[in-house]
Amino acid sequence: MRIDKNQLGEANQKQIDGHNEHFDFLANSITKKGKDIDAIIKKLEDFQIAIPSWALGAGGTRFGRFGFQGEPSTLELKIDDVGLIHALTQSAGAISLHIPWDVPTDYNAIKDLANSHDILFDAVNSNTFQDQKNSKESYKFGSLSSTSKAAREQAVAHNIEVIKIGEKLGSKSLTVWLADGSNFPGQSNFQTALQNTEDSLKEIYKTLPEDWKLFIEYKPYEPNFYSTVIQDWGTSFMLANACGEKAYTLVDLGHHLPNANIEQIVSTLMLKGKLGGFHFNDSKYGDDDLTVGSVKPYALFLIFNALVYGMENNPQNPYPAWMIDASHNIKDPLEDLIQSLEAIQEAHAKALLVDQKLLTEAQLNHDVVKCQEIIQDAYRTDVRPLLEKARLNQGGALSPIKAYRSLKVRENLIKERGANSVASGL
Ligand code: RM4
Ligand code: MN
Ligand code: MN
Repeated sequence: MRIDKNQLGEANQKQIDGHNEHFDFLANSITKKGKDIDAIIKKLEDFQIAIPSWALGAGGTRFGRFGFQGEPSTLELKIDDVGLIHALTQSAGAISLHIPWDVPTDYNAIKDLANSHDILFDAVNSNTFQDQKNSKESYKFGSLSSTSKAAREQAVAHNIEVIKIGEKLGSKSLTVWLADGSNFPGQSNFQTALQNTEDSLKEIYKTLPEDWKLFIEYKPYEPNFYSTVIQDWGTSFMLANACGEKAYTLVDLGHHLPNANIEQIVSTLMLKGKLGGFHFNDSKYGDDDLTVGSVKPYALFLIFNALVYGMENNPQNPYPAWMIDASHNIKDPLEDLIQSLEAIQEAHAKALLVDQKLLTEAQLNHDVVKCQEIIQDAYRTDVRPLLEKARLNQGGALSPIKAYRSLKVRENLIKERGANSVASGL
């Protein structure tokens, strides 16, 4: 199924009066505050978020998986799904592949297909957290950090292979997330594990093409529950520095211990020019991979406030790669992703409304109350008409979820693919 702009035009027409009314009211009040409304909308239009190839089917937990009908069973169908989301939201213009879950067979055909949906290939992700069929060495006791030289070499070779696959697709970055760690005190030597990881990453880094970046993701626990080799941003930052200027830290919102100040982490990394990539999701307890903005929307806004500040004030930091890293156990994955995209753009738009000049003044005057007023004035603004306008300008849907339902997208996918098709990957 494909959605064409005429279909959306009809659905939009029914809602246009309500939109215009809300937009005019908001635009007027924002303009009065001295903000450039067109510049804000342009920033929203330009903000594109990659969809991971492993999030288009039902995710499941270690206790079970409740499949979703009409799941995309091939890479081609996954790209079609991202195409549907992008047509509706105009903010999902990229896909991020996990290898070997999604290895293309015909590269030209895959590139043409993505191109026809206006979709780019974002970071490629390596996988050394599972043993692959027929692989010689096991990662049960680690991959890049393993005490076994053969296992380390196999893991390094896999990452180099992933870079080669990414090159054929036009990707420009490799994301490494390591499950390596230990389950019990005394099981592993922390120093050896870290040193091995650094050496392995340097081997991979050596083969990185000139215009590529290496993203090093961190996570405090899970699947190992006593220690993780790259447990926090500091460890990732240190490893990125050890590798070189093309290596960066990747922040995944779910990869922090409770109450971590993620906006401060983001600020530190951007000041040092080392925030390379960003994975969005939401959580209540751990790496829950829930819909972005569903649990802690204010925290997301504060993080965006730091990101927007960094994008405006830190030329030393490259433009970060944005991706949703969520898992969908009980919602339609496509609807869930649409909700995440909306929440991301909402937090982004609110952060763009923060009056940075006034805030700096209030900070310098130690006017703590005013600082909070400025931040919360932006947060309390209902910015949804701005998001609608950005989508409308690009030919998307005024209300993506409503359009998804009225066009009966899932029903059509089930008809085309059958009720039992299962997505490959996690
Ligand atoms: C990890 C991590 C990675 C993702 C895998 C599937 O927890 O977030 O980014 O590649 O899950
Ligand atoms: Mn992640
Ligand atoms: Mn994760």
